[in-house]
Amino acid sequence: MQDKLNEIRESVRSTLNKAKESSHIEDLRVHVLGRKGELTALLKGMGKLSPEERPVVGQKVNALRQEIEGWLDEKSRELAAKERQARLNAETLDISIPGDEVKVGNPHPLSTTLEKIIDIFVGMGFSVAEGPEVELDRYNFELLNLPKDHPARDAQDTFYFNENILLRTHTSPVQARTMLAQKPPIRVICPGRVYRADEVDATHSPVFSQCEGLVVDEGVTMGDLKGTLDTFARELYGEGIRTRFRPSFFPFTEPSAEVDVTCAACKGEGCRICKGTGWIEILGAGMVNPHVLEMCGIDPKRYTGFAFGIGIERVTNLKYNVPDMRLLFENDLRFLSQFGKGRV
Ligand code: 2U9
Repeated sequence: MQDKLNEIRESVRSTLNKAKESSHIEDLRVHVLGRKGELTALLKGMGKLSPEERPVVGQKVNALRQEIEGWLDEKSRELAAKERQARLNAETLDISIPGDEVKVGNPHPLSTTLEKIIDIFVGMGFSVAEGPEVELDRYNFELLNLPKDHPARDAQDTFYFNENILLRTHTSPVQARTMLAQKPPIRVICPGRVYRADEVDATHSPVFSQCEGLVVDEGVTMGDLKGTLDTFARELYGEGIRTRFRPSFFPFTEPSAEVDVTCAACKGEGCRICKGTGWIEILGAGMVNPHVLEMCGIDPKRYTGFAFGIGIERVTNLKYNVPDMRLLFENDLRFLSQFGKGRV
């Protein structure tokens, strides 16, 4: 019996010395002390001993059991501590490594231009009005003096949902709605997206943006229009910029004008950008056609008004020297990121 106990004792010691993982200790615990373990088998076999031998052997077996439990616990703690340390070493966080750069992006150049335009007009006392992009024929065309089958509709072909519902071709219907809802004095700008059935090329897109403006009051003259647009051009491009009005035609304004500003690139000297003229066309304008005022519920005998329309893409591309409108819509970061820090 003593030999068997010594044998178990030595076997446990040598296994413990070789143990590398805490799971091995648990295997050993089961193998020796478990229900079917070697030591447990010895205790179970005690029934065969004489009554005198039993307490002596029982005591020895229990003493060995306690001794082995002590070793197992100690070795188990030792290995668990080693394993924990190894895990901590493997998981080390090196806070000296520089972090990933956070890309914050930058406003789209169209947004920058529009914000600047809005700032300038708000500074002159205008408020901002918005309206639906899906419009009724009545607001988009009829009230603007473009009755059905009017030839000027050809230049503003658009996308129709049915005979009366369409994608707006300009933001003018927002002004028509404003006049129907408000009494003069009116001073609004109407920025927004507009649609035309145009083929895509360097200067055309079926979706683009405008900022139109409208002033209606007693005694509003062409002089007010010129003064307003002069101020706008100087604030947008800088002192020394002048405007030039050339006669034009729009069904909603009479008289109408196309408005040029001094070429900012050559200060009016004449260069490649202005094709040698010293002038760049940036917008259209005119005195609101009295018939339009009347259709929108405003007495044309008492009130006069002026209106203007600015193409945001054109102003943006002139400002940043962008040669093709498509660049504004392709969302290529190599292009857009150039409008980041410093350029905005
Ligand atoms: C009402 C009355 C009159 C708005 C106007 C223009 C002239 C004009 C173009 C600029 C570039 C369109 O985007 S563009 O191609 N616009 O030339 N727009 S006057 O006149 C109005 C608007 C509303 C009730």
